[in-house]
Amino acid sequence: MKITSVEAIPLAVPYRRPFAFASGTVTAADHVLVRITTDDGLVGVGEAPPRPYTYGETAASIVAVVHDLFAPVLVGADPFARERIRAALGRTVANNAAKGAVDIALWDLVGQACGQPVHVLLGHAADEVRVAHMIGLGTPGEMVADAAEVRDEHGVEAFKVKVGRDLGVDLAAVRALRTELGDHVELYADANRGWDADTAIVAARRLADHGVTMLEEPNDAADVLGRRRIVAASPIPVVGDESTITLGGVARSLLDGDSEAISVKVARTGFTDSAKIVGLCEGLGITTMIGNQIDGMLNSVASTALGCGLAALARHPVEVTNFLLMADDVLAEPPVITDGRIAARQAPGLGATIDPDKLAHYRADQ
Ligand code: MUC
Ligand code: MG
Repeated sequence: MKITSVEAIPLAVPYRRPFAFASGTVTAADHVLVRITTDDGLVGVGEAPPRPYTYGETAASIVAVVHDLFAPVLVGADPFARERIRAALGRTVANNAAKGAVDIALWDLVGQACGQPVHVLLGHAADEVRVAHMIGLGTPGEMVADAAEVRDEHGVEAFKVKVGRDLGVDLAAVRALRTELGDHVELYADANRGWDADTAIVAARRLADHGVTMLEEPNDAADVLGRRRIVAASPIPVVGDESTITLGGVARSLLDGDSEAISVKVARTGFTDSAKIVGLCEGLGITTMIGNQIDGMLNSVASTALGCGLAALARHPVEVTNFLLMADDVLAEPPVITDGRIAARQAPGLGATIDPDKLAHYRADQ
């Protein structure tokens, strides 16, 4: 099997409402659909969400790097040779979401060629996983309403709450969420580097008092000694996300004592490097969990496959609800979350069919 064409199609899908966090706000899904076709007619797909505040990529840069640098490597290659392709793409530094989308599309192709779903190829740890919902910044009332809607409509009982602004406002939101959701609900927090070390240390103690179980990216990890002071003082584990975006970056963060658990995102490390990160962490006794890159439906399907594929990830709720904020998307069948769980698709590959009419409607390049 040989790859015959690689497309990078920019999309523009409206959101029902914006999603805000300490390092940015997303108001529309300007994601890039990567579509790889082979000589036997298979089509694999992956999704690259541009996140300039994390990876420095834009939709235009993702389209350019896929067309100009990755397509010449991919066309003529065998999709099964994912390690060789990984090494060749690795000659271009960074461009994490562009590389992630290509890797997702390659696994989609391999699964289709083998007649097996991706979660089965990865190891088939589970058929379904628990879901976590990420609550964006807002007033305490808005954040409670968001959490209650997802709990009531989808049965979700695990929530990642965005923090990282004025600590009084953040704590008011967390208090309100705990009151509304009850003590049995899992709450963890993500500051997206919004605090300095001293604020983060106070915050970690106060959040722990409200039963918050983990704190993601409390400060900028480039503040090296500040981050280590937080890790030493925090009663809850500090989770690496945007400071741990590559296999080597995860290793360095753990060795330096910057993180005690790792958020794994299929959007930036695909299946191949996500599995390597999970293996590294598993051997070290470090918890990994699936985070959300404010993914659309396609990468939510991919995240579910990853979570159901690997046992270490299947143990923790998977963040897959952000697509609910989008007014629509290009998948023919949206993901379904019921009783707080999401099931892996049973069709070969990702089992994600692109609706041609929706693609024509939402593509931003025609
Ligand atoms: C997260 O966990 O930080 C927000 C920005 C981004 O790149 O990812 C999200 C979610
Ligand atoms: Mg995060």
